[in-house]
Amino acid sequence: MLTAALPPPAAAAGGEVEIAMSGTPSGSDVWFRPRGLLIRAGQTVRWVNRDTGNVHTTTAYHPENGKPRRIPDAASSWNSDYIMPGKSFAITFDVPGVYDYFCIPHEHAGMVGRIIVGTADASVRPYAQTDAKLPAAALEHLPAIADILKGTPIQ
Ligand SMILES: [Cu+2]
Repeated sequence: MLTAALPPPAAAAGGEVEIAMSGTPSGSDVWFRPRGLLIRAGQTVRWVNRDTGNVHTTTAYHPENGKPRRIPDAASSWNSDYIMPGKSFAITFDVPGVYDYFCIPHEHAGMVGRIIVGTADASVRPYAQTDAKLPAAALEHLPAIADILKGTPIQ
């Protein structure tokens, strides 16, 4: 498949935004790019495995996935299961709020991401009461609300 340069997410008005799943060839470092993203309600996010040798998942922090809930109350949980290289998984976000998610095999390596739909209260650290249940590397890689709200995707 041709991998043409994608428009910056902000330019994809009402459209789909890509989050790449990738890492170093050895798998010693893995990531979602961007790991911090601001979208509008009704926008679709597509996670694409851009890695050539590693599988990844996009999985909501939610009791259905064996984790504390770190997505809005009214939002549905998701779990892509393993996404093979070159494959993707998409969700349309309708409920405003803060969404934290992770990659099942790489959560402990800090492969996590945060999406804000609409807006959020920058003075609050969302879901702080569940912080202690996350691996340190995961917590460390969740961008601050205020930084995401600036609008530039956080790599
Ligand atoms: Cu992964």
